[in-house]
Amino acid sequence: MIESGFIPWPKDFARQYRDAGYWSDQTISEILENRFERFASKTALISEDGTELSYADLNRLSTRLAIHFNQLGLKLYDRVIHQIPNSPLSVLTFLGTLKAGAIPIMTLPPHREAEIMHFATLSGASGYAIPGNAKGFDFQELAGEVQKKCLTMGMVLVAGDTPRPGYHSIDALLRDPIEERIEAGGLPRPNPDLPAVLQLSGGTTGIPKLIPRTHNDYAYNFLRSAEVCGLDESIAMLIAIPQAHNFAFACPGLLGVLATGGREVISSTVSTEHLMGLIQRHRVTHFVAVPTMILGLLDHPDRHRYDLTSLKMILTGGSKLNPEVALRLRPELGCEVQQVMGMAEGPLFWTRLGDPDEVTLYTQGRPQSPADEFRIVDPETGEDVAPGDLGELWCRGPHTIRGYYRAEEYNGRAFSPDGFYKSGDLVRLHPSGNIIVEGRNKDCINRGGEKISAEEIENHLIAHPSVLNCAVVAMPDQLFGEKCCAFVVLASGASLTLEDICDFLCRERKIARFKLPERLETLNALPVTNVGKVNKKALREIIVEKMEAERHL
Ligand code: OOB
Repeated sequence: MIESGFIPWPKDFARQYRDAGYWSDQTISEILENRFERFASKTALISEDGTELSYADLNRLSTRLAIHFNQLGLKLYDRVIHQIPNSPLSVLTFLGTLKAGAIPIMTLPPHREAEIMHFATLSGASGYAIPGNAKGFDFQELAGEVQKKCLTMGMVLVAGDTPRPGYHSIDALLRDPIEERIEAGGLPRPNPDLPAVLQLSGGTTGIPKLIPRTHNDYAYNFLRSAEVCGLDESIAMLIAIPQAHNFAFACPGLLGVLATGGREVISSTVSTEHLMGLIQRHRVTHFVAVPTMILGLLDHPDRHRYDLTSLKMILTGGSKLNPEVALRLRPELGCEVQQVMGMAEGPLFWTRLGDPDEVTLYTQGRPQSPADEFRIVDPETGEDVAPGDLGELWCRGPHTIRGYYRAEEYNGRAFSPDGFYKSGDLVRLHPSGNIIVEGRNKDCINRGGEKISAEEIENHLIAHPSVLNCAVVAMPDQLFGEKCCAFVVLASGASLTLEDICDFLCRERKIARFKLPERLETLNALPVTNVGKVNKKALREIIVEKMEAERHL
């Protein structure tokens, strides 16, 4: 039952959002279907090899997949883990899943057994869409492991033409025009008040959480984002961050582009050279980028060999854009920037087109919806801080969830009794009414927009026989903003290298590579606060000092 463990908005709020027209009671597929027909002959998607799919193609092929999925046994509200890297096939598989009335779980290609097994068992997933073989990793073998431990897992969909026995090739399904034999009209229609997709939390506690986004909330999320970003039929948006991530999928992302008749240029790599080639070749107007990618572009030695004059706007978020970098965009690239402070849990703050520079370059935006409410509070007392003072950002609104999926106990801590999501971000209010992100009081590392839960890594590390105690903190990094540093107290007589722990985390604990510590420090004991908790602030200071000293050497 999808409803068990899902927390809906209270009835009075739901009524208010509906009355104001924010919630339309259409499913995401219904909204898209309308656009697929309206823009039928236009190009919707351009792949890296230059293949173009029109809106009519997307419609026909996603319907075809939906009917196949349905025939393979996928039912209304079934959960399907998605892990195919950015490609037209990944887009079609998402759209096909939604059209089949099922719920995609938006995992990332680097996730490995530890993460996938957790999502599969927590959600009771019955489908898994994977690449056949990517970067030397055998996803079909992983699917086999998942099937052994997660008994609900029946349908495995594989990109490419070499599925193992019992698994299904998505390419083969796409070649078989099943819609000529079976009517699409028979596909089930989900309730727009129930989850449409399960997003992943950035990770602040040990175990990653699932985020239920309903059709009503998520549709408003991407339609309003598209409006705030001024999208229309003329735009070409380049997306290289993983398509499943909320930013790339629905802020405004793929769904926002499709809702407004533009085209998406999709890239599976973030190599700057490759991205510059795509911008030039497809006259890209909008580039969705985490700040690391912007730096890559600005500092690339061969930038002047490419014609990037089509680029009008960079949409950036995920981690903080340094104003020094923001200031270079107009003179060096001739384009504008729109900042977004977003979260998979729903809140979205945007700077607006036409805002003065002091707002666009130095703040992370204001709420995207007139119905969004936010508070900046003292996390200790839960009281609002004085305007301009630093506090934790709390949010509530028509596209901000009221609870994580199947996480009753944690929800009591992550949400206020009156339904505000406690973001864990430390912000202050700018006189313009926008927020400025200054830091956070949640225990995670933001590696160029990729979030790593410190506690999750510590729980794995402590299982190493040579590790007596450990703590993971962020260390500063020029390009990524932050990277993961592990402090370890060794068991007596033991020795350990960074390579050892990375090997252990990958091979034994089977976690995603982007979460690996990039530096190891050993201590005789971890510093503690006066209440006896590990003093992470002191650890961050130790590593910063050490790095400073090394720089001077
Ligand atoms: C986006 O979503 P998540 O869920 O991967 O990460 C959310 C966290 C925020 O709580 C904040 O700590 C950080 O990422 N963050 C920013 C930021 N945007 C996100 N920190 C500083 N400046 C920003 N502009 O990252 C996300 C979701 C939708 C759109 C854009 C980003």
